[in-house]
Amino acid sequence: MNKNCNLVIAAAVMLAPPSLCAQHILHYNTPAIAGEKSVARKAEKKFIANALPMGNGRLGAMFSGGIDRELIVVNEITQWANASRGLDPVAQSGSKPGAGKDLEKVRKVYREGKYGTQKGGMEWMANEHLCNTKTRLGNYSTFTEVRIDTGHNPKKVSNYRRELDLKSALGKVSYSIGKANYTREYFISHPHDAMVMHYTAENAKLELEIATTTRHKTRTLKAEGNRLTLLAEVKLANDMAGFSQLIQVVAEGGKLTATVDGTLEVSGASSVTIYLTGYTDYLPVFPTFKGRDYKADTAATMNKLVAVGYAAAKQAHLADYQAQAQRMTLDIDCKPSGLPTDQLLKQGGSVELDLLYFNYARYLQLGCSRTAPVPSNLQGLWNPHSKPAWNSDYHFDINLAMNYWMVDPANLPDSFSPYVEYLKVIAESGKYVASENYGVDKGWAAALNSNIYGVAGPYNTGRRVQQAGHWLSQNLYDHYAFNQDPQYLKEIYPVIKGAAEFFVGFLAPWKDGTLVVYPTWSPENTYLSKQHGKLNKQCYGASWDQQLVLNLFTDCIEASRKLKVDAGFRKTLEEMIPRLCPQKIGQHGQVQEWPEDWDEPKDTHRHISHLIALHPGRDISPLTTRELSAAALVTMKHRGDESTGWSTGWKTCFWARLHNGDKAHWFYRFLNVKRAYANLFDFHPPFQIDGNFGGPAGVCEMLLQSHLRSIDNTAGTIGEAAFAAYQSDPANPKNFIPVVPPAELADAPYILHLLPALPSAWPDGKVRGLRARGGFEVDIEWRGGKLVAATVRATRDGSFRIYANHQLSKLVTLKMGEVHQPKL
Ligand code: FUC
Repeated sequence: MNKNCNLVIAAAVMLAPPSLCAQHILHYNTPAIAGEKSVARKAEKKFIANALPMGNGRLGAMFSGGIDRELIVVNEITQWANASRGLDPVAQSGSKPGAGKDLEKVRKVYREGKYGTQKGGMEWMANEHLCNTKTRLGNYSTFTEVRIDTGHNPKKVSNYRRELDLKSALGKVSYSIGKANYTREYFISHPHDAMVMHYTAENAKLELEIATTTRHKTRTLKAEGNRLTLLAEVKLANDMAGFSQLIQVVAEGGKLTATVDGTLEVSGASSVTIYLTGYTDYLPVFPTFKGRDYKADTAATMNKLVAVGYAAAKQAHLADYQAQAQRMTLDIDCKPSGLPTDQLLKQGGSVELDLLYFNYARYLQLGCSRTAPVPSNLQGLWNPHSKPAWNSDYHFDINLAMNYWMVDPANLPDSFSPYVEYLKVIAESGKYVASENYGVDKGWAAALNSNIYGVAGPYNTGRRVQQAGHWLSQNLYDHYAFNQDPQYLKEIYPVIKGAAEFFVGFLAPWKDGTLVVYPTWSPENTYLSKQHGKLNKQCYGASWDQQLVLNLFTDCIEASRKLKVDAGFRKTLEEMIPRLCPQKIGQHGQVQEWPEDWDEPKDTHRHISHLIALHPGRDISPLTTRELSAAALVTMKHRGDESTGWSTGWKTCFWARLHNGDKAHWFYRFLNVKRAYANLFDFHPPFQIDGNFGGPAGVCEMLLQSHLRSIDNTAGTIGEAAFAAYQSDPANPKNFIPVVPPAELADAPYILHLLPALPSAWPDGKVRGLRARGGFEVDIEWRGGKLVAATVRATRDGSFRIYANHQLSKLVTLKMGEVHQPKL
């Protein structure tokens, strides 16, 4: 152990501990909705904003807590409607067969600068020649709805409370009627893959009627013995997808009757346990995507669960959830208000809400991303709508990536696996997009939107043609940066190599000789709008694309070195990097969004993709590429304050990376107060889960950053030690040329920057278990805005340097399990 450690502990003990408070419960004095027969249609909007979500990453549910009638919307993350599946591989991939031969024709129009959507214009050409119009994306849909009638009169109820406990992932409802006390407890178990509902009565008996419905085609709905069996099908564009649900009821001390109407009635029971599970026929196998024996799996899961029983199932759920949830804690000194969550929200910003929102994000992450074969979608997995906004799909131009930003720093690494599994499918399908759409015979490409059926091609309109392989690969490799797991690296290397191979074939010289991505756009912004209205989105060499290609090539070079493979390919990438179109600082001092200086300072568009190298990338930083970083600051000022939910989340991260804690915190508060429904779901509007994760990712960035690397371990200052990915072009100092990563970068230690952007609103606090790149866990404690103690634990053998209070430490090397406490 490091010899400084005793000193630090002594210093920490001498200071009086602040009264730390942590907020872990969402609670309300009223049901989410009342007086409705069903959530379907009329009550959906109110429900999604007020009901409380639960989930195990595959199965999800939201409950209303209604007194006379509990309404529960059940979701299953692979339940999609109206999509195509099982087509031939080219069609299933969403590519346009043979479009590659027209690519040069399309590009010529771009080079000629024929803007717009009119015939012969760029967007018309892209539409005409590149977009698939036949493969249907479809939409995420609902699974079932469950209704539990209690016979209780809401007017007679006292002490009503509805809550979600984030420490235990238990949903609860409790109230009294006269001397009788009623409780409900809900959880969705990951180990038992099912929902469990437990109703009790004290000084009274329970009389319940339990029913279920689906909005899809019901094949069987029957009540038999203690079970409700539902078999149904969802309409796809060219197929029907089967699914099933079983509900089994165990009543203590009462009578259970199965009715001919397909309901279960309980009377005279002191407690009732309701088990629910179900599956779809989905399998993550391109291009068929079906074959799960969902009926058998539903029955097997139910039989196992019922044999275990309520008490043991609850224990298993708690052990499983808490093992994940307790890996990290954030405590900031605050006065707990005790207010119900909707009232706390109405009061405006508070540290209490800051904490609650953060803890909720970790809960939601575990709820919508664990071990399912597909990642969380635009709504996580919570959706009461038949046709949700934006199809609740997978958007590759920010939204999906944002869903996964906080997973590593907030120590929920297991939540990442659905993203990996999904990308393997997209990479397989995307091979057809690379070859058919763009005539590139190596690697894979993906476009803007996708579903669970492997759509990877540009399927909608020419205005929105873009690449996504570089963006999708960024998270994939960053996960390796955190876990340093050689097995994981081997597993994902073919995917990131395939993404890089595509760009090697797709990048093309522009008129000035630099290599650019085109056709493309800068998501989802327009340029030259004064001259051409809102017509111009398509362009060449958008800055985000170019930044991401550098990021991807650098990652791929590093991975190939670590795995000791593909020396030839590595050389190709190294040769291409300096030829990439440079990043440019424009006339207003901003980072140019496009290679031409088209930016308008009044443009407050929500997308700020041209700062992707600032966050989540690592190549623009105030500590390494200072001029680009100063230009990023100008861009951030132009883009202004009020934004959509996810954009606010991203701005939190950007400001944290610019080391402005108060600004970052301002955005985090704007998100958790002004962009939050009563149940703290982020509203875009409407509900989109990305903001729920993007803001908390920014909180992690305020406390710890670990994206820079020490390339010179003898250098004493960060400016000399840290690797800079861009250097100013001597011929044109406002242009910044990408730097070829030197061989030693592959093993360069990460720099752990402690409290890089601590906001003044959080003067006292501590965080335990944040994860840093390089394979470390970090605890940090601060008082009066000053760092007082830190601990770094190695989860693997490795080295790092600490940057704190503007000082860079010497290199520290630890063996797995060892701990370092720096002298501060
Ligand atoms: C992108 C964003 C929108 C929205 C949608 C789901 O298109 O520009 O704001 O979040 O995704």
